[in-house]
Amino acid sequence: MIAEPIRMQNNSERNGENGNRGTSVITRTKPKTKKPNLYRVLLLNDDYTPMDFVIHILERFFQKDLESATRIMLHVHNHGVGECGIYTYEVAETKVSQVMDFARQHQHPLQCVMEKK
Ligand code: TYC
Repeated sequence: MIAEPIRMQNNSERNGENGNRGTSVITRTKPKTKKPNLYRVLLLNDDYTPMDFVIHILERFFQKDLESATRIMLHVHNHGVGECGIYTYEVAETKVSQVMDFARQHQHPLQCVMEKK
């Protein structure tokens, strides 16, 4: 929590009893929490990327074990799209770049995208 000065005016200040031009500083005591915007990272199906390559992507960039990676890969294969994980904007953006770069290096047409939750 960062102490945040807030300008307030009170009676004694309005009456000119303070030597600080009618303002004083109080400190916020309630922690101000903000939920981050979250983004789903999705893999898209295609007819050419090998299944083993997609499983490897899910293990390497999304920390999935072999069983989860296989389940997600088969979901994408059967339904056209599937979720790899949910992240804040910058993390999601990095994951998408890592997957797209890795797929391109191996000349696979695999597509990875992010969408706001
Ligand atoms: N459909 C691909 C195949 O039959 C496998 C695949 C799965 C490709 C998931 C992309 O995101 C994907 N080899």
